[in-house]
Amino acid sequence: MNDKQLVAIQAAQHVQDGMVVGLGTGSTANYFIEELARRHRDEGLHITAAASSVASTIQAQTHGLPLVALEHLGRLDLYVDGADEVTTNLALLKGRGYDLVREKLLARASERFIVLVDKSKLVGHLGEKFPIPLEVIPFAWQLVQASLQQLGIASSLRQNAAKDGWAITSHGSLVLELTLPKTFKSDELNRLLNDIPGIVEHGVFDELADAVFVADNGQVEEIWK
Ligand code: ABF
Repeated sequence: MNDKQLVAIQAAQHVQDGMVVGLGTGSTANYFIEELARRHRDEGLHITAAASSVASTIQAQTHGLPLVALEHLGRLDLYVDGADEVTTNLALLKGRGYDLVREKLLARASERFIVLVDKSKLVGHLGEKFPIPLEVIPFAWQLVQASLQQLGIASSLRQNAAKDGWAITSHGSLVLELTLPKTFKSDELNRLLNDIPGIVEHGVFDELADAVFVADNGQVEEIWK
């Protein structure tokens, strides 16, 4: 069993009968969905699940986990997802894939949010290893870029996977990627990005995670807030 699978199986133990559970996106979250589907099938675990992306919808359907659409939910009991970076105060950088809008909605609406990572994702500050992604309304991307520039922050549009055009999210947004000129505290960065009109959502998840499960060579450390 690899580390991603290990941490995902441990998180799935936190799911109880009758819960409303948000399903994350990415290779680690995929193992969580798989394990949840196994418990649903083999143990008769009854849950209501909601997906955070087209990819996690397909993963759940492939493994036979029934889903409800986001618009039918007012709250969730538990949301489990991966992340790209995690700081010591449990701030997250997410969104190297797509659909960070849905991811943030689920994180905010959930009673408890558990994040699954391996040790390589632990950082001193957000933006240390990856650019910060912003989903922007297509007609506003240049205005958003100009607002960022005034703050001394350079940004560029993310390319699509084939590198022959711009990346477009499932909501039809463009993605700007930011390179930070200095180290920002996560709450400062969160506030700054929340204040710029034209940004649909951004990849800074501040004060949202309740726990981070860190896998390291066959061991899992649970860090609870
Ligand atoms: C998504 O998947 C993103 O927000 C995050 O970028 C990524 C983590 O994926 P993985 O577990 O494959 O590293 O949830």
